[in-house]
Amino acid sequence: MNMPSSPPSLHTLKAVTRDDFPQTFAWGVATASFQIEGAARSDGRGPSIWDTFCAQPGNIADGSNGDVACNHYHLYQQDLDIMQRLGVEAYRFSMAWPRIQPDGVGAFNPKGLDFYERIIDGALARGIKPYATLFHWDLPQALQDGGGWNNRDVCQRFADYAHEVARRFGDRLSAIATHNEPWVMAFLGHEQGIFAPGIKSRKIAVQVAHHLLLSHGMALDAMRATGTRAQLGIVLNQSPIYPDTTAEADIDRARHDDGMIVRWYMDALLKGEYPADILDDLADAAPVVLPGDMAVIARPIDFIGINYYTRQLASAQGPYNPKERGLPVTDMDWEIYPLGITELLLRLHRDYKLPALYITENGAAFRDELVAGQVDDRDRVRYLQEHIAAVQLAIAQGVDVRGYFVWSLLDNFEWASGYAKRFGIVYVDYATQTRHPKRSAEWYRSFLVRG
Ligand code: IFM
Repeated sequence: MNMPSSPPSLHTLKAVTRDDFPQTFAWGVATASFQIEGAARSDGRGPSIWDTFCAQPGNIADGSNGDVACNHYHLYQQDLDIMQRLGVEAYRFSMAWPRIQPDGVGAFNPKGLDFYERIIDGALARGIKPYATLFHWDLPQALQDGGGWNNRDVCQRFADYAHEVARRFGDRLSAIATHNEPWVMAFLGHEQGIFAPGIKSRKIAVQVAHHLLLSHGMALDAMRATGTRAQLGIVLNQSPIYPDTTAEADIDRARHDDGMIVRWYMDALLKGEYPADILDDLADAAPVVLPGDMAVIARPIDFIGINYYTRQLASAQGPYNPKERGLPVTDMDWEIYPLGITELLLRLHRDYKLPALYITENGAAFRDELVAGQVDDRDRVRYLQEHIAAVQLAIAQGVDVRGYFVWSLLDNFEWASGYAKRFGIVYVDYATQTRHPKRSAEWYRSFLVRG
């Protein structure tokens, strides 16, 4: 088994311009349905597990929910206009399954499909390529009532939904990702219980992890059958994970965490197997895998999206707080560690036969304040500059990265943290729903201007 190699030093990072990237490189911004759309009960949308989770007191730090969010469902034209003005060329968004198929099975909702048609056509009309994600965690509640992702039948439901999306939009979408961060869905949602559906069982989480991957493979088959020319792939949260110290126990912890987060997904998707050491670690919690499942999971894939925010240091003592160690952090208390993106990409390039890669999310929450209509988020500008430079460093060493998407276009509903954490390059004044491009948005615009 290969572990990440040791980090290059920081001074290897130099400022870059877009000319340092391939001509065809896709520069974009990303969002997700539940985090921005609002209109939770409009035009036939069914309830999702996140509506249910938000309604349970104590689950969301500020007691908020996705009922209104950024009201993007009604303000999408304005948001697309902002993207166009910034010179963004690609828009990664997700579709809310319960908007398209309210119960996750049976009839599709024409009004839900029409909304995404307006997004896709609106983006294309502005010269922006649409990159869709089918599942960014908002499972129809009706499916959860039948066992959710722990129930293998949901994989077929997902494939049917994927088929409909590809049939309807596959001629116009540049790319379709099946899942966003299946590790988060499986483990924060079903082991730690801090995300919807709020279950706390390692065994269920691992089975869910398997079913999410299986549903990915089944959805690829279903979408390919439509003849779509969209690139098909999946989006994973990935970090380089290092032992905190040279102690044997920390080294073993790093092996395990890397196995659960990086190798579990990459080995399954690209080699058709789960890592043997992790199956051993899981023992009784190992998933039920039926004959043929791994071949479905490992169907040829056009791209893998990487969501990168920080590195992880693994300690047998449990999680550590980077701020307490004096490391630079964002408002999420995540360490700011740009070279982690280079390290991760080089390690994946070394260990796997990769398809095209995209950085499908990268960004930071800071305590932004709106002062006289301006947000001076210099920290975010620096974060983006350094991480983009770190991506370029990997490309220069041979990694095939085709695009970069800032998380996020807008401040939005940051899951269990509610609206207090602001990731946007555009500030959202939730009281008035006005948008204020931050200094980082203007920086991104100037970075993207050609010649
Ligand atoms: O907001 C999330 C997003 O939904 C998935 N990736 C990480 C982001 C920041 O936490």
